[in-house]
Parts: sequence; structure tokens; C-alpha cells
Amino acid sequence: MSTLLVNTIGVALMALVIWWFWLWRPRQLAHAEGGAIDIKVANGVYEPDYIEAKRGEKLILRFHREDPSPCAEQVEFHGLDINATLPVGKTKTIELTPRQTGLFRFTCQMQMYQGKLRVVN
Ligand SMILES: [Cu+2]
Repeated sequence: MSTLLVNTIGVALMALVIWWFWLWRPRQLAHAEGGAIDIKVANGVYEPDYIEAKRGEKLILRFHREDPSPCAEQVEFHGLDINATLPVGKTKTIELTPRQTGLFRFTCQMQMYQGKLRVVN
């Protein structure tokens, strides 16, 4: 591979990293401060789709699935080994206590629905 190509790929990767960690802003941010967070599942988006939580503190997420399509049926928290089936028109409560900090994605089984959970100290 030419040096130019390698450099171009390197710059592109750095741009991606910068975008991902610094420039990307969630559509809606919800802070877990002792209370439960209500998440609407409709029209292909979680609302809110970005949740901030503290490490070691219990997080209560209440999913309200309005979308009847099978796509929205499951929610999976990647890296946290949590998944659940969401009944249509009912509330599904997921409780978790994150033990490590980081950015964790939560998605439906096909990863059309996308959300992020950020765990901080
Ligand atoms: Cu899906």
C-alpha cells in the first residue's frame, strides 16, 4: 500500500474517532438521577435514545413500545448481557446496575432501533 493511502485511511479513522467521541450529539439526552427513565419505542427510534447513568447506581428503564412491528420486539444492551422482549402497548421495566463505565449501545434485534447508554463515575 502506498504511504498516501495509509495516511488517508489514518486521517479518516481519526476523524471518525473525533466525531464519535466529541462531535456526536444525541437527539435527546436523559439523565438517570435516582428516578426511572421512560423510553418510548415508536417510528424506528427510542425516545430518548441517549441515557447517562452512574456506575454502581441502579438504573430503572421503562420501555413503552408503541411500534407493533416485529422489529421493535426485542431490546438488547450490547456489552451488558441484557435483553428483553417488549410487549406492545405495555410497559416493560428493565433494572440494571452498571458495574463498568463506558458507552453501551442498546438496539433491537436487527439493530434498526439504536440507543446509547453512557455510564460515568
Ligand atoms: Cu429491529
